[in-house]
Amino acid sequence: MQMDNFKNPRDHFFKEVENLNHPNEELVKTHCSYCAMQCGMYLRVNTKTNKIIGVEPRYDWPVTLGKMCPKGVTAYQQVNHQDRILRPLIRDDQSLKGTKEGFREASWEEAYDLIVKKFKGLQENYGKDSLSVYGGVSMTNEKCYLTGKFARVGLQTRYIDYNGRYCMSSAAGGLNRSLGVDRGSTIPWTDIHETDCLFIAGSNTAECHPTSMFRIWAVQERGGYLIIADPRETPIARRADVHLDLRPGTDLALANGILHLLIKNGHVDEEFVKNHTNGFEEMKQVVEEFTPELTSEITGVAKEKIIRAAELYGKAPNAIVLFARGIEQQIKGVDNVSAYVNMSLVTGNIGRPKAGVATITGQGNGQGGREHGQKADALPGYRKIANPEHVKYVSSVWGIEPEEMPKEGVSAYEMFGLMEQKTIRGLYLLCSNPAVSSPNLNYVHQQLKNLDFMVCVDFYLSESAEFADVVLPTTTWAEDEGTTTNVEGRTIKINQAQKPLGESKPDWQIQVELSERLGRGKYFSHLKTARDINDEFRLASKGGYADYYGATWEKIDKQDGVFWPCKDEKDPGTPHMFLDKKFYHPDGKAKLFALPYRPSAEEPDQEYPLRLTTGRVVYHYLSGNQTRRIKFLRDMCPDPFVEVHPETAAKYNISHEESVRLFSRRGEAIYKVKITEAIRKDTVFVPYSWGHEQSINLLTIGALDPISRMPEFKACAAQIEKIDMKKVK
Ligand SMILES: Nc1nc2c(c(=O)[nH]1)N[C@H]1C(S)=C(S)[C@@H](COP(=O)(O)OP(=O)(O)OC[C@H]3O[C@@H](n4cnc5c(=O)[nH]c(N)nc54)[C@H](O)[C@@H]3O)O[C@H]1N2
Ligand SMILES: Nc1nc2c(c(=O)[nH]1)N[C@H]1C(S)=C(S)[C@@H](COP(=O)(O)OP(=O)(O)OC[C@H]3O[C@@H](n4cnc5c(=O)[nH]c(N)nc54)[C@H](O)[C@@H]3O)O[C@H]1N2
Ligand code: SF4
Ligand SMILES: [Mo]
Repeated sequence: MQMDNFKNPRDHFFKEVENLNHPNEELVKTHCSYCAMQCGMYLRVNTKTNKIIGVEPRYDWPVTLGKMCPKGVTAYQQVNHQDRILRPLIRDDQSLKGTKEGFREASWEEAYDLIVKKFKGLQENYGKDSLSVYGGVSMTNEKCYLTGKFARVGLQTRYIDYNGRYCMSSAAGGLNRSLGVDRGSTIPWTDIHETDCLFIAGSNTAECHPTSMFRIWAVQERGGYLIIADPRETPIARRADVHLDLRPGTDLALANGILHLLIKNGHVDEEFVKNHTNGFEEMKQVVEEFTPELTSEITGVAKEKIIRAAELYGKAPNAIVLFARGIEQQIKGVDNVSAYVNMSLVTGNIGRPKAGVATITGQGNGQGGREHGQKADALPGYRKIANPEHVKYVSSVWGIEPEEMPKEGVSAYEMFGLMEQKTIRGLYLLCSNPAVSSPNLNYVHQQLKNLDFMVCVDFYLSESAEFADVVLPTTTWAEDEGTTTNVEGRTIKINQAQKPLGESKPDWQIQVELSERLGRGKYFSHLKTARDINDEFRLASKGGYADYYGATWEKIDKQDGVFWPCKDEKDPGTPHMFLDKKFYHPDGKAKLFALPYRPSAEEPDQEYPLRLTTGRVVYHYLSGNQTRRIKFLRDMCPDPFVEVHPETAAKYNISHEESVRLFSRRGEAIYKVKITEAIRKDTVFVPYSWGHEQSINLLTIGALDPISRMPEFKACAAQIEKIDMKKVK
């Protein structure tokens, strides 16, 4: 177990919880279904009805010590919710596509028969690659792994990608490029409160990873410093020592400005740079022009703040840089990541405890789910389709010839482009709701409507399911077992607390049964339990960068999780990366990148003078398909809103709570105004967890980062208009 000097004041209470001893109740040890904090929890199960009835915190879980957020304490209400889909649904009336109407209940056999007939028909007429799979990482490692195999071996298509493309792909691209490997966090979370300076860029941590906050506040309580780079004064920025309130899309300039000062002020760790990095001189040349004056001009941040931030970070004996989607969901996402990693490398703040870098991974299994083959170019263990050796190994585990391995596909958003061209005609969608979460939604909805045949696997009828021909009911996280990998890179165990509701089936079982009916049973029929899949998955990852071979369920249980890489039985895993100062590039050195500043895809202009940025609120999760159904969360935050600065509001003559029209070149929506000084005058913010006409993604832009192919959710140009009430009936 991870050593941690955080004394939990309620340690005694934990023992009482275990002994709660409610009559007819059992506590099942597990983790929250939502974000990558994967907070430890117990599900309370009524042993008479075998139904989940509540939740208790797990004070003994070393990462979160019993803490949970409003989503976590109500997560259990998803399981037996009245909106659960309990039987397969088939749409007979095509004219109702794009609405909730027109479905009828069917048996699994009828649904399977229809899918097999349609999928086979499309492949016979248009080739194997006419089908596509779009996955998600709220699923366990076992399910994510099998989804990749299902696409490539079951359906034999090259087109698979997943919602992590909208989430973690820039972080992965930047970390791989700078450090040679993407173990999202180079340190365990239990190091955070022990560092001397915490620099957090583009993360609304208090709302999005709330149970990190006790460690983050503790940095300041112990005399350390907190620096936040965010256009908004988020709860964490409010208490920061320095709040760098930059214009959205200008992180490259900010990071270069800080690097400029670190070099100028002599805060470079010369020995570390010389022995463990490449590229310093080229980088130095680029940052030379980023004086505090120029940096301030581009970013809009006061010069004094930039100087103070560089001083605090540069002088700290140990410093950690954390970043999240604020810097990553841009067409410069990969560059932004490398730019912030540069800061850590030049100061030698990596490869030892209490110092390092981390992307704050988003989804529950956002780390594991990006390693094991749901990505268009990737195979299990963070292997690459482009590498013949990698293909050879994974083919041998799957029992196929290397030549049979489909080639690389395209990224999530680019799949819609192929649907438009009719290259892709069929879609198997699971664990994602792209009809809400994709950028440029008017376009995406059109492509979903144009598909010849679409299957959606979910436990609630999502906005995306409205476009499907067949909806298959799957289980919630609490009705199956398996592993996830949390924000730290620690793989943990999710346990089953209740049998599948109605006729719902776990995703893996559906894929096995479909593969059998598609004539591919010999590759899948041996997988009868989640445990069987875990065995095969660990073997498939063996020898890869993300090596889970030694991370058995027993070891996970015994050690409170296992950090990858974990090569064999004896290996306890790797909480701290690079302790030997060996990075994963062939020469063992990390790379510093020279990154000139460049503008966003769509800069504000006269017609669209405002910068629109989007993100989250504490009460809702992602597309909101799960949390909008939970009464408490809905009551706390029923609708989206647009944050506007008081001076901007005055300029447009709009008042608090007034409904306004917000529009961009791509779409429009109506929101209530929330006037707040916590946002820049040139920027507006809207949370994205709502569907249909409330979707902010009707306005966002489908511009992609050239490396990660991640859409620019965090910056586009928009305009606000007062609604003329005389025209509205
Ligand atoms: N409550 C809640 N928690 C969640 C989720 C959720 O939906 N709801 N989702 C989970 C998932 S999958 C993810 S990916 C994470 C996301 O976690 P975060 O990345 O923390 O969340 P966001 O709200 O998307 O964006 C973070 C911040 O980026 C800022 N920002 C916008 N533009 C810029 C910019 O150009 N530069 C900088 N430096 N900052 C910018 C925004 O103002 C915002 O405060 O949260 C996870 N946790
Ligand atoms: N404007 C804007 N757009 C964004 C973002 C942003 O910051 N701004 N953030 C992006 C990010 S970071 C992310 S991660 C994406 C997320 O976008 P999505 O992937 O669309 O979001 P979810 O709501 O998680 O969708 C998951 C769906 O799968 C279902 N589900 C949950 N668990 C399971 C399971 O185990 N199996 C199956 N089959 N179904 C399951 C849920 O009910 C839900 O309908 O959104 C992206 N879109
Ligand atoms: S912080 Fe994340 S994992 Fe923890 S309870 Fe909240 S949503 Fe769940
Ligand atoms: Mo995400």
